[in-house]
Amino acid sequence: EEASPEIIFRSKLPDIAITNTLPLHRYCFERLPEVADRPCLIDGATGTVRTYAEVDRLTRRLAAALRREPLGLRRGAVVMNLMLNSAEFVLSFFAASRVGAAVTTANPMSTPHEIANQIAASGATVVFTESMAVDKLPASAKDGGALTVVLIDARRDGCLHFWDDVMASVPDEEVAAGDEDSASGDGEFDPDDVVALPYSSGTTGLPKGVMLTHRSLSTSVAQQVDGDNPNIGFHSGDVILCSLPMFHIYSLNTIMMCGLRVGAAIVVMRRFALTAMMKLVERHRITIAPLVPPIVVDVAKSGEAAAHDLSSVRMVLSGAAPMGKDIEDAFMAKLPGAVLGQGYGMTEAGPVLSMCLAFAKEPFKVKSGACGTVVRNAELKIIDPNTGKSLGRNQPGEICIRGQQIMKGYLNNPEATKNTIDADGWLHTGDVGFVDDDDEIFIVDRLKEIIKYRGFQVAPAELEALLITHPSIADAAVVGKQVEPEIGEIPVAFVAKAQGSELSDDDVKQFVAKEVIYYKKVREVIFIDKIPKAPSGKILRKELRKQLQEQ
Ligand code: AYL
Repeated sequence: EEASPEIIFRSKLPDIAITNTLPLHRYCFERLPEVADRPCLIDGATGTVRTYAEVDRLTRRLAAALRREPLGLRRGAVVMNLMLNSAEFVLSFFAASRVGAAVTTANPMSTPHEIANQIAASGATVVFTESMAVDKLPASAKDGGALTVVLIDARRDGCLHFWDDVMASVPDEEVAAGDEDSASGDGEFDPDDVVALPYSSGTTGLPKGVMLTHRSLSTSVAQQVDGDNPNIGFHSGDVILCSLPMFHIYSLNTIMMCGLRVGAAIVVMRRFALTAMMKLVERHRITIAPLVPPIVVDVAKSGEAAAHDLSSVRMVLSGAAPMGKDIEDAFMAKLPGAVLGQGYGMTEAGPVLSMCLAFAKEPFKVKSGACGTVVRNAELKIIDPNTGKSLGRNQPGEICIRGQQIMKGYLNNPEATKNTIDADGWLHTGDVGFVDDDDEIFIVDRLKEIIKYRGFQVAPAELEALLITHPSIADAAVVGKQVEPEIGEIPVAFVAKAQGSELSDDDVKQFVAKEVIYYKKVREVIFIDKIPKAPSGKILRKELRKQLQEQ
């Protein structure tokens, strides 16, 4: 029997020649000669400006320090960035790239347990962090253990200070010697080396290390901002707001890497805060504001927007979670001069699958509520989740993507990799959507387990594994519940108590809260006799979600 031909969707923009065999730091700083004296990183809190030449020079210095003792990093090493947004984050990221190391990123609000897990799983040997997180590092990090800790904002026994100990340790000659011709300094570099290692649970199970390579990330950046008519028309005159956390792939890729590639100024906010953000927009005449739906809602509802001059903003990007037409419309009433559109990404996909074409240098007309059109130099298809057959326009099914931007795989987990990227190279997203007559993508549902709290991933499997360690819990299942758009979804636990237990819902909530970061907290508990499961043992989440709706 002959297989029916696949129906493949492509960008409306033509493919371009993409150079994706350079080390990522070289790719992102390729326009350095033209933009050397332009502002690169602007510190939101202090107003300190660092130019492109300065940032480049600092990453060279840090790379030299990473190579020498006591850090002694080589190609293949793993570094952890455990901090909020800062210039130091950017420097350590590109310094690691220069030595051929990978950076695994984590939220500094994480619990000791979560941090220890990621350090162990990723094999990180150096942690760049700040005071708020340093006490949560595992004991092996203290005093001569297997981990070296670099603190960016304080001096402390057993830790190196970023500026005084690490940066200052390098003689000037060594910085200049640099590494023009190799990423690793020892002459070896492969574009398929891993450079970023964010953690994501993907379509099922626990968080896993997502191997993003020099090739995948430079392809993704090119798909967004390269070409005569780039999909996102960023340019060197732009001032880009960075209020989203760089430890998350959205900010790391679309703000940091794309912003540097075009030579724009990036205004770095340590963390998001609504009033401070509006003040920064006014002060620095910010032109580009990448946001997530909960922040879009915050702005739309805020009475303060009118008190600030936000007229410099020409483009507002939203991504990482669904945003309905009503929210888009309410927001646009506050910023009538800007173009608002969505990008759709998934960490594993490199991360951007589709981007709003109204952001293009020569913009297209788009519909509100859409999450863009598939990026150029990539293929997208929609499949029937039961048969795997590809579907035509306007028919919802699982979104799949293929191209050089997608991840190399999950670290040390070929099984999970095989379940996500099939033999033909298609990455299965676990998202349900369709492509309309104008090539615009609409996401309508999710097949996968993941819960999104303000755009942050919560993996039900992680909470379930924790819950069943409680002696009074016989079994448990966690599903997402849709709440107000400022949040999106909250994790709800269905709990089957052990016989004779008098466990209360507060007991359950507190038990979980001690072990997990704030956005993974169980916000509601529902006691149930038995968790519904398929004969295979798989939790029937659909049934539980239905129960939530009937509540
Ligand atoms: P992760 N609309 C609906 N759902 C979305 C959207 C969107 N626009 N974007 C992401 N999601 C959901 O790995 C979807 O379920 O990456 C997807 O599989 O934390 C999941 O979030 C992936 O979550 C950008 C724009 C990156 C977006 C991103 C997304 C990063 C989120 C770069 O420019």
